[in-house]
Amino acid sequence: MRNVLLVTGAAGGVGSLLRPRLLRLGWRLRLLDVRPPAEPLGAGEELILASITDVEAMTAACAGVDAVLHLGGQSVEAPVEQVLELNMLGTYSVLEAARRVGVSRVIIASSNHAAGFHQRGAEPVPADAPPRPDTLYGWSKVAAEAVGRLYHDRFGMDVICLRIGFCFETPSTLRALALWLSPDDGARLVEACLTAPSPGYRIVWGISRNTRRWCSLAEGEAIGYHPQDDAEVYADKLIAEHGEPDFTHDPLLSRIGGQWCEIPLGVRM
Ligand code: 15L
Repeated sequence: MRNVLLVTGAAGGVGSLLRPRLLRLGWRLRLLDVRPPAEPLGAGEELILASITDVEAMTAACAGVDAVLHLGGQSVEAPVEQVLELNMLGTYSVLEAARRVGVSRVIIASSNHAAGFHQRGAEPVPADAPPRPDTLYGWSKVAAEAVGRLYHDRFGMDVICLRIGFCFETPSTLRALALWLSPDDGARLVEACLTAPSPGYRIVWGISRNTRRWCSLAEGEAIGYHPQDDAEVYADKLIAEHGEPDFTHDPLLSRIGGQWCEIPLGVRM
């Protein structure tokens, strides 16, 4: 039996996709969310109902775990107060709770929207490309990466931030042909983050080995993440529905954040 992993936001989309896969890899899961997950708990899972913004509750939840996978918070654009509370205060609270009880490894779900205004160029965009948030949500993910850096520099914690592309069962848009993270690769990525020896502070793209990708896999490979899936197997169907994508000239496809670069700020999606 492997060690215990605390998963925040366990009832959300990515949490639900990763749970069975992490269980199969042998992790015991302490699930945390403000609501129970739709899927019943399996063997090796326990549930804590709490908010990530409650640092005392988070400290209790972190006691006895080996690492934290922080998926919780606001997952799309929303009013600024909500983004500040759930993502900025929430990520601080998770890191502070982990530090208090000596949990030395935290994996943070950042997002492609922390770097959404980067444009496709000749070279793949590195995982630690400077922040260029496309929304208030993206800004909160930049802040999450920064507070992760703070906890690494101050306390020596291993903190890995995942700039996740599009993590759903299948890619459903042309943009996702470049940015899809298959659920199986998502689990491979988390496994690599959990088992890499002394990773320190890292930022890694959370994408699959997509033929049309233009974000770098090198940083992930450096910690042992070797994705196996490719959104290309869905390309014919998506192109038949939406037409041939132009990742070089189409303004909605040539920036990482896609249409998120143009949506109104602070408006719930
Ligand atoms: C994200 O960061 C969101 O959490 C997710 O819901 C997707 O919409 C994804 O980005 C995206 O870029 O499409």
